[in-house]
Amino acid sequence: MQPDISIVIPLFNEEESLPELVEWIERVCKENKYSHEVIMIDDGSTDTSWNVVKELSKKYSAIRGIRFQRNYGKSPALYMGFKAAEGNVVITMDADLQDSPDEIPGLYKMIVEDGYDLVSGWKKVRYDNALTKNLPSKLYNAVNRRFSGLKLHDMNCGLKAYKRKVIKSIEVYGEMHRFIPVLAKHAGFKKIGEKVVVHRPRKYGVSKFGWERFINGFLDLLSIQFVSRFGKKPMHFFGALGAFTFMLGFVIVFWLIIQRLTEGASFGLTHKVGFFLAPPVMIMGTLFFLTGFIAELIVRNAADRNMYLTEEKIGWDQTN
Ligand SMILES: Nc1nc2c(ncn2[C@@H]2O[C@H](COP(=O)(O)OP(=O)(O)O)[C@@H](O)[C@H]2O)c(=O)[nH]1
Ligand SMILES: [Mg+2]
Repeated sequence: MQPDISIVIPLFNEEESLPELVEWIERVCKENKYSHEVIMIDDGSTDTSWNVVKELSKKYSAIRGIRFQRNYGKSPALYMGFKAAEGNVVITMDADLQDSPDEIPGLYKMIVEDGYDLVSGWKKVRYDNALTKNLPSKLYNAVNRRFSGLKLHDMNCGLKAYKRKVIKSIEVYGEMHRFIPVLAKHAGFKKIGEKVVVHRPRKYGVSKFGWERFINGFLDLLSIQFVSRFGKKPMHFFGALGAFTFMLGFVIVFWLIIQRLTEGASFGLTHKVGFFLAPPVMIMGTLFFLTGFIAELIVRNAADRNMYLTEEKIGWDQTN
């Protein structure tokens, strides 16, 4: 039977937090009479986390575990968790007890009753280092809002809830876990909201993400935007860029010829900047153009080139 909720928890070296976290989740689900599963993805922890997961699964039948052979990162862990999740609503949560399981009912209701596709947590009051985390995170979210057009305050919050269909139709890879709402938006899901959630200080262990997240995050955001806009029609980008660059080179050449003709031999053609500039610029234009062609050929052969998500179908049996 399909559970009401799948709780997906990516974890890396969180042995101390896990028992408390699982007990808390079990308590909340029992009180609210949710049928549920807890999917814990141990991403190659080097402490005893996996043993703790195995012990917990003996005690609670809802626990399911996946252990990676090595550390791949949070996005691959979520990817595997999403693939395995069977629940009607899927909730992701950090393993370090900074997210409170008491938020589960509220998030669940927003999906089931208010019809949200995705609800992102917002750690309005945050218990992390102000200088290395909270401040950069605010700046970062402001940039994100401008780029993505999504009005979320805390895009990278680990606590989020999804309609089943959302997680089954997006692909979280690389370090894209920071932008799942953007991925969902590009996949065509419109009702994306946020909910203020309680954030707690880290009780055990240490944070695994430092400042480098901001650089990688920005590059990832650029590639998400690029892929969603031109991923299926690369020639529109490279073709335009190539044609423009080539034309620029051509105009320079044309201008040089005119000057040479009007001013005669005294013009000193080989001493002009344009003489050296035009050939590389024209070559660059040609290369952009060719890149576009090659990219088109690759896209044509990509396995998912005709994968389009349909929002609704009528006249067929309900399959999803
Ligand atoms: N799967 C996986 N999870 C990770 C990794 N690094 C951190 N996490 C988990 O992601 C969550 C958030 O990490 P944390 O270090 O607390 O980040 P912070 O709260 O932003 O300081 C925790 O549940 C971690 O166990 C990783 O490499 N792989
Ligand atoms: Mg944390």
